[in-house]
Amino acid sequence: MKTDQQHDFYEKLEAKGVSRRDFIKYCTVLTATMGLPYSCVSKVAEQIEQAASKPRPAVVWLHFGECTGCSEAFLRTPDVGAIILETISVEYHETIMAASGHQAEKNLHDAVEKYKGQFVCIVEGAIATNYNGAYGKVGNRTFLAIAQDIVPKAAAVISIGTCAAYGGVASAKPNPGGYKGVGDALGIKPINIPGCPPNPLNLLGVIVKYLSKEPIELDSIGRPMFAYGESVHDNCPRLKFYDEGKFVTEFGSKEAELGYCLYQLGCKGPQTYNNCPTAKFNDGTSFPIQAGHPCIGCSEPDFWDTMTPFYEES
Ligand code: FSX
Ligand code: SF4
Ligand code: F3S
Repeated sequence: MKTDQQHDFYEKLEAKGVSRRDFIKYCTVLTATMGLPYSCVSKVAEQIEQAASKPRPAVVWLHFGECTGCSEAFLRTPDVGAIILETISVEYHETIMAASGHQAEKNLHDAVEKYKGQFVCIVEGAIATNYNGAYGKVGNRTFLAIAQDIVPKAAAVISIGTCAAYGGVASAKPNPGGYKGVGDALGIKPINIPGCPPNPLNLLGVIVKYLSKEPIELDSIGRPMFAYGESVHDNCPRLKFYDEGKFVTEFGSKEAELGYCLYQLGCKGPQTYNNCPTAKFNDGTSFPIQAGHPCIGCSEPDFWDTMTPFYEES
């Protein structure tokens, strides 16, 4: 029997085009993504329902040097995006807010003052640090000045995407602007959710754990272990065709019809830690290697410098 709170929650999701069945499907995928057994699906569903019925934490989402693919990835995954938006209250997000110009600046200021010490700051994009941050500005303030002003006022900081986590594309050589990830630019230790773009399920997993006050175990470079504890290669569906980098199937052979390892086409799956083979993108449809493209190591620090050329074995 559904409680009134559950009823409200499902009504809100239905209004966004997400049925109860879709929601449970996502809880199943999320449970696996969080490294929990199947028996925990109802617990995860309950945690999200409860989180949505409590006052939702205010989120200030800042954009710096990036392509907005991280926001796109979560907004264009309607089911996961809708669930995330039911559990948090996004007070400021330049891509999805209606306001612009001075009104947008005022919204940011007001949200930070109102929720000081309580809001979650999600940062997307890298921060220019050379020449007092002159290589990147919003509203005539440098990314660096904005980050130094706002980030310390947050209760928790999440760096979404490889750019915010480690500098990403903006910090690729020769990097004249001195772009860095949020942690390095500000000397802090945020929760890093890398990937270019990252999987929105990994953000949802962090949010669920944060709201449930569960500890989030991080690796040495700030990534949640539940999502980045194993390499892409460890769980690759083509692993059976990998033999220390040699093709074990001939093109055109019976086995090759089933698939082949992409290592000799430059796959960086063995050096890349991410849960793409299990979490997948676009509502669980696929991920690069399943679609026939080698992994380019998009969730690793400095991947533009260390994983290129993308189409050569490393
Ligand atoms: Fe970076 Fe996100 Fe890559 Fe783009 O904004 S991680 S360039 S997908 O969008 O920051
Ligand atoms: Fe490993 Fe890439 Fe081959 Fe998959 S395709 S088995 S990740 S080298
Ligand atoms: Fe990125 Fe490799 Fe996954 S390119 S999306 S980490 S398969």
